[in-house]
Amino acid sequence: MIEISPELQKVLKSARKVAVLTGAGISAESGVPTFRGEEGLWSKFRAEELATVDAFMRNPELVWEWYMHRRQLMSTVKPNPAHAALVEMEKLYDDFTLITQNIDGLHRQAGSKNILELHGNISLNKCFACGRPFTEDIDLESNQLPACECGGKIRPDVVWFGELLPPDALNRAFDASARAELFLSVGTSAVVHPAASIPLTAKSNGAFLVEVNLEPTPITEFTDWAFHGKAGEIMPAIVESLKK
Ligand code: BV8
Ligand code: ZN
Repeated sequence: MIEISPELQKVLKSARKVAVLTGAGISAESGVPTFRGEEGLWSKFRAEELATVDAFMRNPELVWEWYMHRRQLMSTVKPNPAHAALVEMEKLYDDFTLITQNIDGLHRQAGSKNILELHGNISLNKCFACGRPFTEDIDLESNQLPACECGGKIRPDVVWFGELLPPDALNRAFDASARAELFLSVGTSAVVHPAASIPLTAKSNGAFLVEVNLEPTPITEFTDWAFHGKAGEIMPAIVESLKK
C-alpha cells in the first residue's frame, strides 16, 4: 500500500502550477524496455552507438532496422496505470505540463493533452538530407530503408545524441518547470541532458520536487519527496490522494 504523507497531500492539493518529466521507466510496465535496465535496449543494441548521426551515416540499414524493431514493439504495447494517472492529473490542475523524453507516443495514446516531446516521436520520419517530413506509410514488416524524393535517406524524426532538442519544446519545458510549484520526475534515470536538468530548474525556482522511480538517481538528493517503486502503483496513489 503506497502511503501519501499529509505534507505531500497538502502540496498536491494547494499547487496550481504543475509540471511532470517522464522517462522510459513510466513505459516499463507497458512492456517497453528501458535504456539502462538489464533487459534494456542499450544492453542488447548498444543504443548510444545507434542513436547517433554517425551510426546512421556508417550503417543506415542497421539503425533503421533498430527503429523498425522498436516500432514493431511499440505497435503492440498499451498505456499503463501510470500514464492514465497523468491523464487524470492534467484534468485536476489548470496549469499542467507533461514533458516527456519518451518517443513511444504512449502519453498521447493514454489521452494526455499538453505534451512536450523533447526527443521526438518514433512514429514520425524525416529526410536525413533535406529534413523534409516523410509522411508515406512505412510497412512495419519490411526493413527496406525508404528514400526521399530528393534522393536522401529517410530517418526517424527523433533526437539523436549530439543533436539539438526541438527549441520550442525545450523552451516551453524550461518555462513550465521555472513556474511550477510542484514538479514530478517519473521513471527517468536523470542522466541524459539537457532533459535531466529540468527537474533541478524547477527545484531552484522554488518547486516542491517529487521523484517517482524504481531506484535512486542523481536528482534524488535534491527532492522534497522520493518514492522508490513502480510508477504504475505510485502514480495512481498520488492521484487518489489528490482527489480526496
Ligand atoms: C545534446 C531519443 C548538444 C532517441 C534519446 C557528458 C555530460 C553531460 C552531457 C553529455 C555528456 N556527453 C554527451 C552529453 C550530451 C548527451 C547526454 O546527455 N549524454 C548522456 C548519456 C551523458 N545529450 C545529448 O546528446 C542531447 N543533445 O546535448 O546536444 C548539442 C550542443 C550544441 C550543438 C549540438 C548539440 C540529446 C539527448 C537525446 C538523445 N536521445 N532518445 C531514441 O530513443 O532512440 S535519449 C534516451 O535516453 C531517452 O529519450 C532518454 O532521454 C534517455 C534514457 O533515459 P530514461 O528515459 O531515463 O531511461 P533509462 O532507462 O535511462 O531510465 C529509466 C529509469 O526508470 C531507471 O532509473 C529505472 O530505475 C526506472 N524504472 C524502470 N522501471 C520502472 C522505473 N521507474 C518507475 N516505475 C517502473 N516500473
Ligand atoms: Zn530529402
